[in-house]
Amino acid sequence: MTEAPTKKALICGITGQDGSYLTELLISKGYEVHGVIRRTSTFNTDRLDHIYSDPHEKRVPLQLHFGDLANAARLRHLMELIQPDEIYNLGAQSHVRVSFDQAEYTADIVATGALRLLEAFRDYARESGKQPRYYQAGSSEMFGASAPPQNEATPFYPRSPYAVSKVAAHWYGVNQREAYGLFISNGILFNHESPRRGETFVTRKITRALGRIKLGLQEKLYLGNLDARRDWGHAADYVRAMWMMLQHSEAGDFVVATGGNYSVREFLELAASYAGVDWEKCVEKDARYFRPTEVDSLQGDSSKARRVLGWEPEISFDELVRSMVDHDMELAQQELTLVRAGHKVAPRGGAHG
Ligand code: NAP
Ligand code: G4F
Repeated sequence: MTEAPTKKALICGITGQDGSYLTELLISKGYEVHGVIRRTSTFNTDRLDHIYSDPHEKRVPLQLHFGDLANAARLRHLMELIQPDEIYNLGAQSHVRVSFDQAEYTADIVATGALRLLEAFRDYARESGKQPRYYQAGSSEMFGASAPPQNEATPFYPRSPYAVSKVAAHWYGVNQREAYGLFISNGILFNHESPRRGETFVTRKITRALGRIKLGLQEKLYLGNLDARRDWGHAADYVRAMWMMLQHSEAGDFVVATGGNYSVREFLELAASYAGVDWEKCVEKDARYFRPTEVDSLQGDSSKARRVLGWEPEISFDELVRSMVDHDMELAQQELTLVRAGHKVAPRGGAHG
């Protein structure tokens, strides 16, 4: 019996939260995974370190290649070199608040970067004679000011440079699909979190701070708008939806969401009650965390993904919050051990977190 050839996936944005969960999923399904990483002066592969091993020592089906969404020639070269069956574009300057300060840069990476990768994909599909498939990481931020519940028919009304750029990336994908008959699917994913979430997004900022406050490593947590409402799911469930989109017989656009809708205050209350912290005594508002234009409420209607792909989220909001609090309590405990041994630990929270 001949074995089916191993599928190859190329992930741009592999070092991010979703990149790490997607890598685990694809490896568990027998894929050879290739990831694009940026050259940085410090290591940026923390989220992959438990999967990756030195190729000189052990064969793990994961290879990392330097590249950048700003560098079209390199993206083309990587596609020719790797000959992937599936391409996932998760790369982005993904912080909404930061996009107001770095609007042009955000547009270059999130919108034009997506176009660069798509153009490389188009040439690769034509020249290789293969029928590769492409996933674009779209966002519920694209709905912005459109009232919930939001689905594939809801008009986009972006409220930040990040969201405007994601709308452009979405339409570049739709246009190439229609113009050249390529398999390009856009996921429109609502907020998804995990213990691997970046520490300047509000959920992780909260759970990280609660752990440190509980153990006396930090006194205050400074936040912005507590009234904003989001539909929060778990990243592990959402990367499964990405993969399912590329296994489907037809390309399309899919909303991925739980259908829940909680305020930042409600997330904070629940997380603080698990952590055993009186949040009203330690949370303060800081104007720098408010956005010039806010997205007030997101709540996704993912009936299409459930019906067409058979996708369902498996991890509840309560389980998500609990897993993040537990993880960050453990991290705070490790920090406390270091502090007691005389080490200095860095304060958490970036300038725009
Ligand atoms: P993330 O943790 O911020 O990861 C972003 C990834 O993009 C990182 O690997 C980052 O590399 C990489 N990247 C940044 N600039 C790049 C560049 N110039 N060239 C190549 N790669 C670059 O984001 P995430 O939460 O995993 O989200 C994955 C994707 O889904 C993003 O496109 C995001 O906008 C989108 N999205 C996320 C959510 C959500 O709730 N998480 C919802 C909807 C859509 P470094 O590690 O080197 O910075
Ligand atoms: O956690 P956030 O920064 O996520 P946001 O803006 O919803 O964007 C995330 O989800 C999008 C999907 O809808 C992704 F496309 C995007 O890449 C990113 O992953 O903020 C959530 C809410 C906002 O309304 C914000 O104003 O929390 C509010 N908030 C209140 N205080 C805060 C803070 N947000 C942050 N980051 N930090 C604060 O101190």
